[in-house]
Amino acid sequence: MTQDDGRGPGRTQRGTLGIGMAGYAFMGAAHSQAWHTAPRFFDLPLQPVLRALSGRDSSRAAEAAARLGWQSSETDWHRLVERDDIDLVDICTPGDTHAEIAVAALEAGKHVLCEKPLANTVEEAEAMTAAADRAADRGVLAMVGFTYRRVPAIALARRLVADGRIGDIRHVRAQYLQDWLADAQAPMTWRLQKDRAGSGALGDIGAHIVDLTQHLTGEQLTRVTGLLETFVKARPMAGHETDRPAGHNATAAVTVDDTAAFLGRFSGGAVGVFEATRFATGRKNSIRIELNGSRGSLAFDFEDMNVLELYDSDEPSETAGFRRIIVTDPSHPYTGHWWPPGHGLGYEHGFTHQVVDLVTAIARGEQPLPSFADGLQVQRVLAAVERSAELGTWEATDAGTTSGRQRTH
Ligand code: SOE
Repeated sequence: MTQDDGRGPGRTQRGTLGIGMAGYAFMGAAHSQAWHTAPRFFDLPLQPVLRALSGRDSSRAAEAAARLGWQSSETDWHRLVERDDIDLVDICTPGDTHAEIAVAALEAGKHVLCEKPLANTVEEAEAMTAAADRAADRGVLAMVGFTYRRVPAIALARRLVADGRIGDIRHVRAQYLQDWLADAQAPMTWRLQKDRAGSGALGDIGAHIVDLTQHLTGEQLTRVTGLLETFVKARPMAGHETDRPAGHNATAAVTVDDTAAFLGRFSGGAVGVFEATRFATGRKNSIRIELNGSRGSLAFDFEDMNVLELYDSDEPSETAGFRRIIVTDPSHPYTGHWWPPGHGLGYEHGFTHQVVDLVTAIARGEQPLPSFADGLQVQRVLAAVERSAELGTWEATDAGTTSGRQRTH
């Protein structure tokens, strides 16, 4: 951490954390707002300084840096790893570059925040976790960006489950429903190309519900069986994605799944039912999770993200029922730093909370969660679902076989 606060004279001299960010699209924008916002609403032990973002096109990277509030731009991510004024590399690029950037940054002594899913393959995730393990021995720390853990209602649910409020968990029901690809004419994107994204709905949004349900239950998925389907096999190339002018009816093959449906067994005995799709017409970004336990249930839907529903079996039958907890009270996780009760938070707040917890962990020299080992476990579940879909079998996830020191959960 450099000593100047990066914001000129007259400011309290306190530790700073120079940030370099690779990529500047949707996730780059969400991360940028989080780096700016976190120190304004939380008392951070280190002050993030947004040194540089990188992108291959120099003019577009420079425009993004100006728009998103970065001090400079680079056209090569290696510069983020090399610069002495950068202490942490934030990876917001497609999955095919996560491993090379993360390993290089960790080996150069830079902390790493890597967007989900951790990697495109288990092998890449294993190499990243091993690099994070080695780096941790030198006080260099890594986190994978499963931000929905930090939605206050989810954080409250985790607290209630850990306190035994719903007893032993028997059912885990999780759906991640989007519809932005339901139109067959929606153009080709890197998210539909296996070599860039690793998988389709399974890795992009299925990874979230795998991580969330393991986090909420404190259990790991040990065996899965499932299916994958690609409804639309080819899509029109957007104008900028082909060397021929738009209108030449250029199409490209979709090489990933459009939807994933799978069953899973959790290490503590719970049974899981999962669905991740971009064809749930009318559902824009609905993450629905319900846990049924021996003493009650919890239910959440991201489309109503400030609410957690609780069913308490101890409630007398006369007044029993799911009750809506409005998760905006100062007693709830994170919410006391924002608005008065009832005013609600949004999608971007999970990213801000992620920065708060990452910077705090770095200042304390503690492993931030979720760790790369958590990301590797998710990758193993995804790969097991893919094997199962191909072979029509139940597949083990090799849960719990991650070697080394990377804390999980
Ligand atoms: C997919 O459209 C997506 O952008 C995911 O990649 C993000 O992780 C999720 O937060 C929103 O939807």
